[in-house]
Amino acid sequence: MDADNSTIVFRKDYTPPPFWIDSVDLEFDLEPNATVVKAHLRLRRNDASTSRRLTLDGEQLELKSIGVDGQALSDDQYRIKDNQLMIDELPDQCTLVTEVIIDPAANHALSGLYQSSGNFCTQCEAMGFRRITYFLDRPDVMATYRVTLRADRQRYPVLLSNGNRVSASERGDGRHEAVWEDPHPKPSYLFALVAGDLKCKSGSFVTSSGREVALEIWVEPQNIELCEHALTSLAKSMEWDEQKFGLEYDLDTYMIVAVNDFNMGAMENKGLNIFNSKFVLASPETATDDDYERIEAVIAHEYFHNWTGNRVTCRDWFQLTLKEGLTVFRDQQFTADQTSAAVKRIDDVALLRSRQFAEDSGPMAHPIRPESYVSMDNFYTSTVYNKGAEIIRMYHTRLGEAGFRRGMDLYFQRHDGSAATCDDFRDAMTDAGDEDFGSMERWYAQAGTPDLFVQGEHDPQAKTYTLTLSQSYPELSGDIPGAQDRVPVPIPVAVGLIDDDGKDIPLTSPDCSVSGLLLLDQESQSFQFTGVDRPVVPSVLRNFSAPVRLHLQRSDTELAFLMANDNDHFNRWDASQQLVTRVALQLCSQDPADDLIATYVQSFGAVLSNNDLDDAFKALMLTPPSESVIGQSMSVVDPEAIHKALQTIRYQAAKAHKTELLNLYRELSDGQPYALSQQAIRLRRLKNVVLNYLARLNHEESSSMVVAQFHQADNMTDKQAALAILADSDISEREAALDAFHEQWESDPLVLDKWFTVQAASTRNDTADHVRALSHHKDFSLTNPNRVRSLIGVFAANQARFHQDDGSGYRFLADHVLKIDQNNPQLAARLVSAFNSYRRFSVSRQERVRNELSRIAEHKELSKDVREIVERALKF
Ligand code: B3K
Ligand code: ZN
Repeated sequence: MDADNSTIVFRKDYTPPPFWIDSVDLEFDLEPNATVVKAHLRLRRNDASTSRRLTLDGEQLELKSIGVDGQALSDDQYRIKDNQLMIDELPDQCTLVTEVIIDPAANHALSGLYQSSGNFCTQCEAMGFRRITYFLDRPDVMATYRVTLRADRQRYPVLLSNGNRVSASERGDGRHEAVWEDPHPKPSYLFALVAGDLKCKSGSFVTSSGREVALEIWVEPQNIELCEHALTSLAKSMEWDEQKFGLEYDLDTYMIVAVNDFNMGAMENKGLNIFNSKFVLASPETATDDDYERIEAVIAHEYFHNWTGNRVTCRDWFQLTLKEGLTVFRDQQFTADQTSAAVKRIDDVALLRSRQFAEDSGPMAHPIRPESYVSMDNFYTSTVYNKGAEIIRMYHTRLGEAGFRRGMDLYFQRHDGSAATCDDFRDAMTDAGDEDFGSMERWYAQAGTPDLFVQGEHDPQAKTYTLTLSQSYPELSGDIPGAQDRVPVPIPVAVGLIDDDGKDIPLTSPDCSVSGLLLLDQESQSFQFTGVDRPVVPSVLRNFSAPVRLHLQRSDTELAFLMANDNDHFNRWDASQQLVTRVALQLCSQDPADDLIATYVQSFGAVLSNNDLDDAFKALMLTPPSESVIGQSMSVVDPEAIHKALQTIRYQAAKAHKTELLNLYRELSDGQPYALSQQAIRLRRLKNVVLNYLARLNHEESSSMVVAQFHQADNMTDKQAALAILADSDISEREAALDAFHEQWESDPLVLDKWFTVQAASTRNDTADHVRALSHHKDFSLTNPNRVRSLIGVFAANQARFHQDDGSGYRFLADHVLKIDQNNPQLAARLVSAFNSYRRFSVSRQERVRNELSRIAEHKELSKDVREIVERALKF
């Protein structure tokens, strides 16, 4: 247990460090159980007024020696307490040398230096570097690094670190050595090393100024054939950043290493990204289209960090969204350019609504720039990342492409090579153009999702149409920082007015500077459009122009009209989601829903037969929101009722359009050879949605189509889609298919994760029992985060089955949280967060969750990561 188990760190307490560290020289003698790390830190006092006392961070380090400027320190010249090393008096400039021993093989937290599949690797963000050596482990301390790695040549033939390799030599005793230098000053969280038996897939990229960069993807030897897509994605990302933002890569080599045991997706260490192998390895047989898209997006994201994160980093961890929100926005734009902007936007908003909106109304609600934390790792959240990206998008929406680019250019001009704040970013956006973004500060400071209320009124005589907009925040219970005294935020609201023919009428309004873009920055404002000579239906918050909940009274017919006609793809899709949610809620309330179902089923049919829609968009239009998103619209979530309602809706839609669905499925599966083109991907997306509907019919014909697709698929997209349907069904071939899949992919961990996932996501009544049995399966492991997330994480997100009445799902999760926390607090904290929505369920369910939360909280050896989440949940 950490000594500082409940220390709260506050944003308001930021002070600059008393010393800077200009350069770091690190020597590693790598051994699994006893790695020796010798660090030479070149220190410089910050300014004459600051203290001469230096306090360095260090965790789980065994100090062997310490000296300043060649003189060993005596025991009374330094102290070690509570994960800190203190030296009272230091000269203005000096070199501090420490030697520590660490135990990478025993490091199951996967933070600091650890082993994965026998290879050494590191993860230092946010605070892993202090588990490697004593240091000022904070992002505003930026140093150049020289790193010497020594290890057994046979077991660890490849030795990598940040920057450029400047020498390599034999040591004679079976060991070898490599020296790396990174010329770019960087914070410690971007440090990385890798040592192991790896093979390299290499390529190259010539930058716009003509420099050749070597691209290297390092993987375990058996995976060398699976790197093509990663390599192509990297080159695409480099080209895109040059074209879109004029940003070039700045070292001669860019390395990506894939490791199997990793707490999150990937890490942007300077010149040496370390990735969860899930976001590198792909072949059509093993990876789905979604996997391919995610790999490209994560590679892009980490690459984009080279400028937004690495060259300009964060002054302190409260500024995390400065790099994460901005980089997510950049990767979203990149993916939109590679795929379809409309579909990408819908995918992103669906994710925001399901994760971030839920977070923003629960115990972990926090502003995108949090005010305090106990464990910083708990704040790598959907709020910081996805809502953060929405805030950046609002600058982009208001400034336009060119204006946003001017702001970015100014931001880099001012802050390149330094550690900046969110205020710096906002100032650059203001100073580069003529919009004042001062009030955007509120988006950084306030927690919760604003409600946006809209009313429209047409005056046929005056030919005006008036939109009245108002905003407020929903109350948040508990003592949530950033949720008190909230004031109106600036909300850009993109609108259109659609006439009876489904056409947008031209907009004339003295109230908006950009046509169709209103800015609501007070509690309530009215905007008038002139020359509106016919009845119109308003389309509001187009392309989801702000991260708010829109409230606008609509009739069922109006929703059906928008679903068929809105020229804004996002709103067209959103109308379909609203309509189907309305049906589901009606079914849940047990009021007669026949008319409403009929309206939906008819609109569904119109989408199905519309040949002007692209296949991927059509697939989205036909897919209802997830059960948990529907739950967000209920005052008390009823998991079983929601599940049944969605089943009814799907069944009714499938029954009514059986022939069209069958024809469409046949047409879409008509013998085209597998291709990874956008067109083929869109087709598969639609085909598998259609198959899913057909399976609802429970006919022999449709069941055998699912089974046939499972057996005949030549790619994982179609195979996994069929397997997921089977796993969720009573089709008699279910078991055999699951067994066959297991047998075929037993030795491929990433594919085997899918086998666990489809079973944990099944909504069958016996899922909880299956999941429990799977947790004892020989292939299940508590130490591999991907495997844990595939089974336990997916089950905890399965609303219908996790919230089973008897509370057994809750007990199962709590038991695993406690077990996992002993090794990997970050992973345990992620899992326990599944309880965060508990206040939205029935009183009896709340009671059961509270019991489990209390049981966890009483545990003596609890990590600060889990404790922070659990205590906030209990207080909420
Ligand atoms: N910056 C890392 C996340 C680190 C998480 C530390 N708990 C990956 C990313 O956002 O690109
Ligand atoms: Zn990131």
